[in-house]
Amino acid sequence: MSETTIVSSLTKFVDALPIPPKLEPVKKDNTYTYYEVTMKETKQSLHRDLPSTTVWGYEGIFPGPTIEVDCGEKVFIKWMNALPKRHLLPVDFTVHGAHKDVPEVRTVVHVHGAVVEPDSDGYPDSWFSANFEQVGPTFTQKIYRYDNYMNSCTLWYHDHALGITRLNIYAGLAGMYIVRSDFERSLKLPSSAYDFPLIIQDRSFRPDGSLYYPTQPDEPVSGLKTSVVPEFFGNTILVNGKVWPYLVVEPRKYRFRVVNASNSRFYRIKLDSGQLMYQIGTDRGLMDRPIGIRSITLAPAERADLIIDFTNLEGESIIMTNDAPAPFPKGDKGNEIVEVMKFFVELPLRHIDTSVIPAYMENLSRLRTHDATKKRFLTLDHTMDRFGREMMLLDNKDWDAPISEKPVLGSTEIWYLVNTTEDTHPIHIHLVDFQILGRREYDVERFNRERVIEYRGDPFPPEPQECGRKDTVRANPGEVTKIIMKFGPFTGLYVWHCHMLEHEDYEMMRPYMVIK
Ligand SMILES: [Cu+2]
Repeated sequence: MSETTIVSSLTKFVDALPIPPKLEPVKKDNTYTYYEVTMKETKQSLHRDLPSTTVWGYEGIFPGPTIEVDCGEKVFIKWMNALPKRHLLPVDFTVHGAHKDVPEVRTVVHVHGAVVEPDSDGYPDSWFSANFEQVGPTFTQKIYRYDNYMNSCTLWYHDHALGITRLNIYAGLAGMYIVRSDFERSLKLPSSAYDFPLIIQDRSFRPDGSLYYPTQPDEPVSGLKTSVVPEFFGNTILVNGKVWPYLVVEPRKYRFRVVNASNSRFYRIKLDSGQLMYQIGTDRGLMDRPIGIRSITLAPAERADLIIDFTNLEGESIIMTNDAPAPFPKGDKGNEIVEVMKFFVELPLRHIDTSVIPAYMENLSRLRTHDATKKRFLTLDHTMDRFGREMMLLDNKDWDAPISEKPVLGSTEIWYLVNTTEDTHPIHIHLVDFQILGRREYDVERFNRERVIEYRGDPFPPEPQECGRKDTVRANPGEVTKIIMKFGPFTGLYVWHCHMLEHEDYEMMRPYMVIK
């Protein structure tokens, strides 16, 4: 990455935090709600001192409009592609699903965390090009159906097209999908003007304002004009589409739904005031009870529902900081970014703050290990491709290998994620939510030699911040991560994958099938 091609510094905290608008339905009655969403190229100002940036956005905005639904609401969405034929960013045509025999720009939308039938899940091969001129081999329908069976939770929607997901999301194709419920309303959490998303992403820019994404790894691959990179770390942090924004707040409680929508970067978030944040939710909904935390780690695709209390802090300013190494957890020098955004407690209190941090919230039913009818040991591996590039795999299989995971509808399984690599990988399983049972260190060298798991020391429980419904789990190097889940309520073809987009796009994704 040559220093002359990218903007090396931008002034922090000079742009106000944007709040993505709520998506308005085309039709809504007592039986169902219908939305239409078109992906468009547009120009948007991402920082005061940068020329406008060409981005791709749902409904032509980056990040996309927030979709707000109620539990049990029947929602139909027609996702449409009106993007240019040429990609905004460098495509590697050697990557699975991105060869020259398919349109260069393909899209398919996955609502991350939604419980939907396979045909509405955004399977990576169900892509469609502009105006549905061409479609992928598993494409079946233009309109997706979401029954929103879930509890209240914070989901997000994003692109999932095979082989170019990293580029489509980097170009801007991501937004929030929030599920509300009457039960949640009864809790009197901070709401409406005091409840919003914080979509955290990293980006780099050229002096003309355009998005910078590398065409080659640091050590270029000979013989290739463009190559996928092992991971990507931008040099600025954006929240809701602005570089290092600020938010002016009242001295009261706010609810922030934080999603790490970055390609590869992890965050370990703190407030420089040292004050506690109250975590009320994990990936898939509210926790049993709130926990007070001073820092929270979020891998790509992980969410945290946080309450921050600015009461009695009139006149103060508070910086949300980050000290996660990149790559995580080992880190390379120069990749870290220590600031995320800033809060100014400068607005007068408009009303008495009657919102509460409840003592108890959901009563989470725990899945029981003795109900599990199947245990699967699945490795996270690294290998070399024919160009000498590092490539990450799941279970030592590539995307095209025959389906090996076929859980039975309604059955409970325990998956042991055996990470043999040096990175933490956020593993996401479509359709289901799961609970983390724990992690345990093991002898990686012996495993690589003999394929035998020799544990080192006792298992340790999930972190308090992970005790709830999850759909993405950090599988750390040198550890076996144990998760439990029940497969259903649908059968059919889904995927599980690493959510570092550079890994997902290059073979660290596998199909799985729920069978009768
Ligand atoms: Cu990975």
